[in-house]
Amino acid sequence: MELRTLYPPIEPHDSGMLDVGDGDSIYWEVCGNPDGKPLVMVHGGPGAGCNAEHRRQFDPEAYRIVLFDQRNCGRSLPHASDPAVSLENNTTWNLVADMERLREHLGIDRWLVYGGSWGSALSLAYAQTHPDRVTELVLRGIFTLRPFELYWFYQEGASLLFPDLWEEYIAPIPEDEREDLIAAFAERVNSPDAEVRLPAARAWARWEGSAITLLPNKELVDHFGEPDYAVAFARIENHYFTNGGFFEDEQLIRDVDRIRHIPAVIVQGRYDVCTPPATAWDLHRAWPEAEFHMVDDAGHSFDEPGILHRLIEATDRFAKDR
Ligand code: STX
Repeated sequence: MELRTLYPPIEPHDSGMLDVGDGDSIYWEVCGNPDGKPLVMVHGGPGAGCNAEHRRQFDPEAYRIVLFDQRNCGRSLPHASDPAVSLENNTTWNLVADMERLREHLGIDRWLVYGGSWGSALSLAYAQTHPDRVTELVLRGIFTLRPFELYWFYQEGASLLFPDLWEEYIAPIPEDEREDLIAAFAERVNSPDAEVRLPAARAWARWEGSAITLLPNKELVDHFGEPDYAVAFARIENHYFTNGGFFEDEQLIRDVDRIRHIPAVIVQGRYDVCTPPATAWDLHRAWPEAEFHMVDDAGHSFDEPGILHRLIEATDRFAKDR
């Protein structure tokens, strides 16, 4: 079978900064067909930002493609790479409100919501809050930030699959502070002292960068280790995980009833070490109406070949419904 691959590179035809209050502005851009079906892409991390590859997941003839960088990351300002920038107003529910503000700013009535990883969590939170604004959901690498999901990747579990990379992750944390690694990293990635902050942020981000693809990808790991990227990513992720994603227990699975009427596709890699398939399976069990694809030869990242194939197939199919 011929696998679907990325569309050709494109540039935005419109972009800007949107003031979302609290001193924050978020960067947004629109690509593709100005008269196409509206689609919003919700990026991961939290704290990862959007890039030019993300634009290429969608048919530019069919879609009016909206991408935005969530608060304090990517091209949004102020940027979390500066440890003096407070993350106090960076919460799931403020990001949901930011998406509503952006939708109204662009004059969009309803849109297809597309998100992977943390983007799947924020997409679910958005859809469960504003179900009338969502035409379809396409979700990949399901992440709901339940305590065991965080424990698995940042404390113990994934450590058993990648003992070599794990050593590098925990290196900045003294042995007597390793019972709670998320807490130990919180102190360091937020430190005003760059000699404390940088090694911790790089270790945190490189750990994630090395475990999200099925096979090692050095370029990706090095990208995650760039100082400004790593500090913003590590600070924002750590802030969300310290706060349980600002969710109640099992909230995103519990509230599936609010969205089960919305057409949806769920795509999950079998060997996704970052957001392991148990969560996608729980979502599938709670929401059997949503089309579910377990991709047997893929890890976490959107550009794993089998994952990308299913994602593009899904948005191409939904492009026909307007
Ligand atoms: N973080 C999961 C997540 O959303 C726990 C994520 N991890 N890496 C990414 O996203 C990118 C590849 C998008 C940077």
